[in-house]
Amino acid sequence: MSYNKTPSITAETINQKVRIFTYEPCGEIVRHARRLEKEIYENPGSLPFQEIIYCNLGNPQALGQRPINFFREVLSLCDNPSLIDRDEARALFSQCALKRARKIIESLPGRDSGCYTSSQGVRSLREAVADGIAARDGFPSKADNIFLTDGASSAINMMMQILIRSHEDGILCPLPEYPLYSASIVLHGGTMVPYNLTEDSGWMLEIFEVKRCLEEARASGLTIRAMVVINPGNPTGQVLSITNQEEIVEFCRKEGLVILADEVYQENVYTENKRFNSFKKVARSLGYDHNDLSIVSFHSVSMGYYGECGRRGGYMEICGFGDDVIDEIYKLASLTICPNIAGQILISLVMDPPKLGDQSFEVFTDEKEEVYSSLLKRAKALQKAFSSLEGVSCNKFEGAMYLFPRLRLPQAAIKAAQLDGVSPDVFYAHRLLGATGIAVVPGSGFHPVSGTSHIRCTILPGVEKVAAMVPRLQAFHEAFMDEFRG
Ligand code: DCS
Repeated sequence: MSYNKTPSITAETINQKVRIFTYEPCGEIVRHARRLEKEIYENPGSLPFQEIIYCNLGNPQALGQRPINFFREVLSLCDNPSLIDRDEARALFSQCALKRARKIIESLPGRDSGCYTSSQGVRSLREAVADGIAARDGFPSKADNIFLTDGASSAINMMMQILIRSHEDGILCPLPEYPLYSASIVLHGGTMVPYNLTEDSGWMLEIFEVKRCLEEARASGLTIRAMVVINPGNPTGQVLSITNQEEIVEFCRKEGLVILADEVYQENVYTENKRFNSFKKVARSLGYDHNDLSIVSFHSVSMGYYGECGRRGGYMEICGFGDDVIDEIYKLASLTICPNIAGQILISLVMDPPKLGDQSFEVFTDEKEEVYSSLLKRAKALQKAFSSLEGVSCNKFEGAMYLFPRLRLPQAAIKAAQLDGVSPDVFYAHRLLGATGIAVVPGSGFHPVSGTSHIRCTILPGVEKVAAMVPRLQAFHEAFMDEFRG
């Protein structure tokens, strides 16, 4: 008897949708960085730098940001409930953390943080999230409409799974985009319908451009289900004006599109003259309720002043869907049984932090302010550094956690990139990494208008790291330009 020994599973025979998408923030640049890290470990002193500075991800704590004490106090008490009633606990933990942890533990099944919970998330934690949303927006929010999730990523994937029926279903997405969107749309078998943000006007979202894309897509036979808006923007860092948001709300209402509002950077707004407004608040302020418009808002514990990205916490608030749809979303969520508990607890704390009058309030506020003022300092230093480079212009930084400078490279550099079989931004980013140890994401990973080159660099490295990065960046760029000036 003979049988075929060649493995039947190869990269050619797996689901080809997995092979099509790219996710550059964790892509080739990271593989390159890991190779260099190994080299530093095996042959110390062989490279002109001693460490890699990972500016490819918005990963605050990996780059030195300290977690907020109150959040960690509550988490540790929830994981060790027997500590709560011990005498030492009163010396080690704040009264509010003890009180909050006690309340949370009471609401957990079996009063333990190691249990499965409701697939939608623990009810009392969802109530805390809903109350936080209501306090933020000035409009009611219901725990029944909240799903707690393992970060915003899993919520976004879930909504794509719900909305996309076939490749004839299109989802409007901004370009440049956060590449989870194109990846998720491909994986779920839909069609991404891109609309361009306008770089020259500070990455504004122009509604006539969205309309043009919608009409073109409809004319080609697609059914457009939803419009993704990322506000504040990643990688583009802009904060939408309220008038712009009103236009988007009117547009989506008229066209019958769900707004998929990616609001994960809602607590990362740095400009004096703009503030974050949720799409739900804008819609309700215009007088539209759940019968007029469907909105799904995504939020996360990964960003803001908390930066607890490894905890994988988040929520989505679903407005304007019938109970029958909510039931199906619940069923989908139940396939992973439940979101992780630390993430559930954290998102409840993010939406219901210590208040004025609470014992922890002052320390909490100081910690939060320290993160913001330091972030702003680092953003300004990096923005100034990028802007000072020949042929580089840096976007105005209003929100989120990244700079997205545009590169205008010499023809000879573009040719050299071509010879290497890569785009100019990829060529530049790998050269930068090889010379300085600074890992940034080539802008093409976010699919900007073709023919333009950018890099995305997070503002998160600590103050001293930024101070060390700036001269290295400048020296590298000068040498690069000299080499290719011709
Ligand atoms: N939406 C946007 C716009 C994001 O930037 C991210 C993460 C997510 C959703 C998903 O976040 P969580 O799943 O952690 O909640 N952005 C990554 C990035 O671009 N760099 O680092 C994180």
